[in-house]
Amino acid sequence: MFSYTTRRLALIVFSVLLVVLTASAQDSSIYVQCPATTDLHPSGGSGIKCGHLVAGDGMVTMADDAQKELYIFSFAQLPGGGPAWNTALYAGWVMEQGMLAANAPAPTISVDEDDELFLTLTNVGMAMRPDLFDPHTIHWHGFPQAAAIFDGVPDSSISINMAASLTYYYNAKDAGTYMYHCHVEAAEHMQMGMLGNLYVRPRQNRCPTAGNPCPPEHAAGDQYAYNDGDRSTRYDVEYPIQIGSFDPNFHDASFNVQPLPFAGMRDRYFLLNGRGYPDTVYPGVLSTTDPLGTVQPSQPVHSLITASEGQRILLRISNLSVTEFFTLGTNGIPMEVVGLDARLLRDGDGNNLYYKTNSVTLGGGQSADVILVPPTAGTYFLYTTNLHQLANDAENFGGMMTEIQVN
Ligand SMILES: [Cu+2]
Repeated sequence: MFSYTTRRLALIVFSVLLVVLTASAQDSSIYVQCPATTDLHPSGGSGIKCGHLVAGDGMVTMADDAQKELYIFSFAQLPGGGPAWNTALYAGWVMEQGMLAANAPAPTISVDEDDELFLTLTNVGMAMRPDLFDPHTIHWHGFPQAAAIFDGVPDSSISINMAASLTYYYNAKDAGTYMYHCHVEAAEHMQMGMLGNLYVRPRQNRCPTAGNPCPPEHAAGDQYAYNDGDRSTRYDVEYPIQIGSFDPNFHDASFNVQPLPFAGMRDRYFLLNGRGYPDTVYPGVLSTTDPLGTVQPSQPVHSLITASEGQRILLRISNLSVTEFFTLGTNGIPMEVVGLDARLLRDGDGNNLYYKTNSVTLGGGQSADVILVPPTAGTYFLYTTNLHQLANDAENFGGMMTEIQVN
């Protein structure tokens, strides 16, 4: 096992090497693409979006009384500011910001249909595992890619090595609820936490007026899950809900440089957006002190669902677990499923195939768009009906549950 001091030394050597390598070039080793105009958007504007994620490691806090900390791999959003990307100082700044900053879930990506997104990924390395030199990728699961190279599947695409970057290009063509993850050594990197919420909002949201081609009775500002033409997927508030779980033995083995127990993978922390109940209803950002002593935002996405009476709530539920099917149910509010796997539920003749249920079951890689219309004000629960998953490891009462508060 490496001591913290050894790891810290390795980290410093790695950072110095990076800065030396960077300084010897004319500009940064990290290349960011963010064009002002494109063929599809010749006059620029808000249809061109840019972002920069880092991939590396970090720590998260579980919801049991012991506040068990788990080692994770994941992505983080680079903050704004910092030096210009094409200057010698940029790579060092990215490393400084990105090291041990991994979030569970990975930063939520939401774009509008017809957007072009230029998303740079920089691999900042795993600070607590300097013996690893794993590459990472971004794989938008279930999404039609502009080209195979942007798909992030290592066999048919390229992967990003430590201290290197790639700008992925996405043309957001189909509205829906997707998800993204790293596809390198997927069972390991996904168990370790490289999982994010991703959705594309439909063109219909931008309808200026009611009537053809917009839905009848559309009002400016109305929001929909899909281009439905009939307002049936309209919602007032939306929440991405990533269902998932962690196996603490696997994460501890990774942290302690032990053989990884793939065959014995058994998840014991059951999570919504990276947190177990009651942390799911804490509306703030959850932070964890990293092993080098810095307090880092670790689980920024809460799952407290709030709405006013009469409002329609859209849940964008996705499962990226490598071990489990999960069932999520509500008490007292019918769940209307309007979309599955990023597709509106509609037959070839245009009939809506929506259905009302009190639970949805999703396997890894599946998503569901669910609309809730709470009948009256009050507090309801969204929870797994696999009752053994209502636990934070050995502690009963917790796990995969959150509250729906209707005022
Ligand atoms: Cu990875």
